[in-house]
Amino acid sequence: MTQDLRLTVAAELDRARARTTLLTDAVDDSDLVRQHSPLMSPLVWDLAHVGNQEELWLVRDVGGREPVRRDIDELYDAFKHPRRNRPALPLLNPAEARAYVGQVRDKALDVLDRVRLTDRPLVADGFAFGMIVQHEQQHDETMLATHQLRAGAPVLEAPAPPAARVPVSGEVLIPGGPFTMGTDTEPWALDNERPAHRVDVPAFFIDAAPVTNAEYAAFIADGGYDEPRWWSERGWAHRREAGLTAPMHWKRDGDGWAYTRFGRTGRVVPDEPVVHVCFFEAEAYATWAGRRLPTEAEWEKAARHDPATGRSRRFPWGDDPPGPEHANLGQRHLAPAPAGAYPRGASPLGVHQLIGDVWEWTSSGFHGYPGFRVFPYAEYSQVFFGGDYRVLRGGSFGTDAAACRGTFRNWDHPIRRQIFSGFRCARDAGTDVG
Ligand code: AVJ
Ligand code: FE
Repeated sequence: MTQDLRLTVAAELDRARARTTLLTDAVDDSDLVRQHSPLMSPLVWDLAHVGNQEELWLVRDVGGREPVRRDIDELYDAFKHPRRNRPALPLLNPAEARAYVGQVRDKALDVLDRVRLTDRPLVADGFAFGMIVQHEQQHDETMLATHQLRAGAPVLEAPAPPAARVPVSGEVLIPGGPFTMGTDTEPWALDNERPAHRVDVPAFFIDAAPVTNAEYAAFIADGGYDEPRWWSERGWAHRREAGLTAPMHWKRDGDGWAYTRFGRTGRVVPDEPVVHVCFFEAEAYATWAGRRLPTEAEWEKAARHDPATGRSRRFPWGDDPPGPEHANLGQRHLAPAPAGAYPRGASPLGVHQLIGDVWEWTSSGFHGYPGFRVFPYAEYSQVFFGGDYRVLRGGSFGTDAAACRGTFRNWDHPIRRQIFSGFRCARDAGTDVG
């Protein structure tokens, strides 16, 4: 491994740990061990689980070192205990969990110092380290979602996202034809993003920006939640059973809406992307609007296809890594930014904010791409293929750049909305265009 790569890896591990520390030091010990929602783990479980994965992959597998705590593997195996049962487990307490993740990190950094440049695929391009960085950042986003569910005084602070700089509305035509989906070249891409493969995508229209609160409120005001015809059969059954009437965290406020975000209540901001809606709500809105959700392939073509060269790029704006000028990522802000806040992050055809702000529901289930191969473990992706999931794309304001790119795939059950999920709509363009 080159010295440059070692430094990059160490800096990324550090950055992830600074965020984990911020999220777990922000609350007192009783809030770390409490379960804020049956959908989420206690924060102290996420903390030690992050350390346990790092121990399994970097200390034991890459480093070939002795276990730090073999006795706790079972407690922090996500497949052994559903989230709702985790508070009752004999977990490490906050002090023990902090000491454990620190001990593991010291060893992992020592492994990084000594690891040889080998052609072992697990360490080529620093992959195992990148996988662990992404794992910690993904749990940090999950912990941020737990913070949003936590009752009590606010503990997180961040500047407001940038204001709109350009008006963005309406839809963009993406001409028909093949493009390259997925990747063979992104060094830290996870197995489900591989391999690169050609997909023929007929012409379609896609929204230039995610659906906003104002647009979503119009659907509610038009009786959208009372009209089964806008909902799929499953969606309507869920809407009734769960008593859905508005996005999660919305409350009526006079003739408008209030919204509580990380412990602070304010008016719903009309031009911000709607967030905390489930797939079924997104689908119902789209049907009401005479549209549909994009497929995963459509989303990725809108985000990566460069019509000038025919090449698929890493991001809508090109191949440069995301900077603060491109996208609202990394918990720099604690809210999605209004439509038009990131003109420099737009695609060549003028689709805005595909990266950052809110995860975007697609209509696609989660499957392996043609030629998929498990790497390095089946429990990251493969065991979820064909399950009751929908793919989400693009990342949210709570997603770190290390775990976000044009090829990155997230997935969740269609009823979930504690995640930072929104959507944009699409429609067929027909055969006369493209
Ligand atoms: C890819 C976000 C669905 O949180 O369940 C974390 C990421 N996998 N630890 C999840 C993950 C194992 C995963 N998602
Ligand atoms: Fe995990």
